[in-house]
Amino acid sequence: MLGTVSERAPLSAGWPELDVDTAYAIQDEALRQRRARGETLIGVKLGLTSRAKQQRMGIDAPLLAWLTDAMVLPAGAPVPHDALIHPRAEPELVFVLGRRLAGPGVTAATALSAVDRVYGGIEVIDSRYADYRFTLPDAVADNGSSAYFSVGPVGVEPASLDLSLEAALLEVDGQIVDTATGAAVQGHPAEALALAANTLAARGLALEPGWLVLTGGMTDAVPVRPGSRLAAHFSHLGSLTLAT
Ligand code: OOG
Ligand code: MG
Repeated sequence: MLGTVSERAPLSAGWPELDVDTAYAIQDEALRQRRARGETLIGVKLGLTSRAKQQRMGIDAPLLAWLTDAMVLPAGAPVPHDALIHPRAEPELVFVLGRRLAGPGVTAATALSAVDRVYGGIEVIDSRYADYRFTLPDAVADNGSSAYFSVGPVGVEPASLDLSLEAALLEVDGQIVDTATGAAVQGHPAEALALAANTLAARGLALEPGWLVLTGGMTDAVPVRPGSRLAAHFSHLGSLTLAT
């Protein structure tokens, strides 16, 4: 959603037959255009992997979207409100892959064995659709509302933690507004990673070494208001603050 500041009606409003496969083709074309502009593909994100997110959006299936280097928000860098419509933030567990992970048939255990490090993170989403109202194909075509993300300061080997028990506290202006553990994400974030590998396999693709994988908002997302203090605190993976 970078570089555009206007919202629009959902694609499905004027194109009711838009299906998920076509939406992924739209997503791929948007990635092609980003790469043509010089952006580098650095990984994928999953969306709608937790019940909190699925219930909020009224969609009961996860999605996949592309991440490029232009979406990285370095620690302390301000959220670029001029380039955003109605940003929201959500805490996520982030994997960095040590080796290639290709489906089909990838299990959570296999998936975890391909992970080099896990980090806490915050994703800043910004749907281009008014009021975040969309169908699954709409959200897929919009590259999963991807805008920016920050990765936290502490990366550990995944075997050193029980990621289903890793907690995130979401803080807004000094109040903890939501909490969740990694179990909120498909039972275990490695299940989300396996899902990413298996879903990509159906499209003839794989997760590549060095890629980042954002496993999906653990809690519901909160609005990012200029001047507010927004932070995520993880039990073993440190804290991140968004410069809003
Ligand atoms: C769709 C993207 C969802 C997540 O982590 O669940 C997402 C949206 O809610 O706008 O990034
Ligand atoms: Mg997300």
